[in-house]
Amino acid sequence: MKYRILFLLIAALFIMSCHKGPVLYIFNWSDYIDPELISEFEKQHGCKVKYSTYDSNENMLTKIKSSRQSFDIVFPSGDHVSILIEAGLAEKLDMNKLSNYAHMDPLLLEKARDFDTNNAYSIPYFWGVTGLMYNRKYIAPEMVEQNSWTVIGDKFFDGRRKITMLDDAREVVGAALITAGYSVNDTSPEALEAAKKILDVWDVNITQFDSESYKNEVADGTTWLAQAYNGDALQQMSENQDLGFFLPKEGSNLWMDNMVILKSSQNKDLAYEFINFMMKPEVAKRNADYVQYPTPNASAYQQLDASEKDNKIIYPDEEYLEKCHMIRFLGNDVVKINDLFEYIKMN
Ligand code: N2P
Repeated sequence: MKYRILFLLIAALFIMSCHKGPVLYIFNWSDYIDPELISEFEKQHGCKVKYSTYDSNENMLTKIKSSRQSFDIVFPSGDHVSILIEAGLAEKLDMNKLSNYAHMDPLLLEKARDFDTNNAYSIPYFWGVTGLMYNRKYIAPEMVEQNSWTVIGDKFFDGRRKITMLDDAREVVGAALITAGYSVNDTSPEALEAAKKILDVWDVNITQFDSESYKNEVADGTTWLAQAYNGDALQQMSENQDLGFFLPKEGSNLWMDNMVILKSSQNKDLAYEFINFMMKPEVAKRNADYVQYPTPNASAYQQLDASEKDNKIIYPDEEYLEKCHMIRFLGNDVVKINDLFEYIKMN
């Protein structure tokens, strides 16, 4: 037995010492990349990608600030790109190293200037909207037909505790602000008071705030209705006919997630290679096919099947997008939204 353990130990050390290539540390949202693309990149560059995931911007930020391991690339949403820039954590990009940048959609780059003034620190990865995913086995069609965020507070759910919302202050408070007729970026006392009233009603029916396990729990019936990112919902729906998703008529939160190289990155050249690889039209297209989020890569978009381009859950029409609000960087005012979210979570 002793010899067996010794043998295994020596074999493990041998395998570890054989791998001398560079290592790229990537920290991304979960279920947000085609894993085959990672293997292809590793082969092409003779490197190893150490890929870890997170389920919220806040967790990503806490981890990169506290972890001894420095990550090379992270994928913050727009408001968190600004936070990383302000905190001096983001590397200013050398666009000469990103030959595929020309494939990015100029209109979306313009929108990205809202959080990264000169598009100097971040490259859009995917964008999306948030809505409600449900399981037909448990929810009557009339509930879905309301097509409204207010279904979260419906009496039907009384005492059933079958609803989850995302563990994301901006998303949860944002949905309530929109329902009350305000922008998701409004932190005025009236707007927050109105959002609080709505959240107090919803909270009675909410079992947990979660951005990860809800994906399987709506499928297995633990949860009947969940606030969900559009692509995550579509990934689940493609495996289960009982699942559906709608974008509430009041409008929704709109976000863009982005690739950012951290200043502390130990392998910036490889990080540039990875970002440039992800911007290649055929790679960005395959990635979009896999994750089912809307791509900000114009050349990749052109290559998509009509069924994807016409899918209103992936690419909502202009009329709907006009009712959506990009989650913006609010500086210190975000504390007011975070406090309201904490209050609801504690209740
Ligand atoms: C991917 C989550 C999308 C991130 N699983 C929402 N900003």
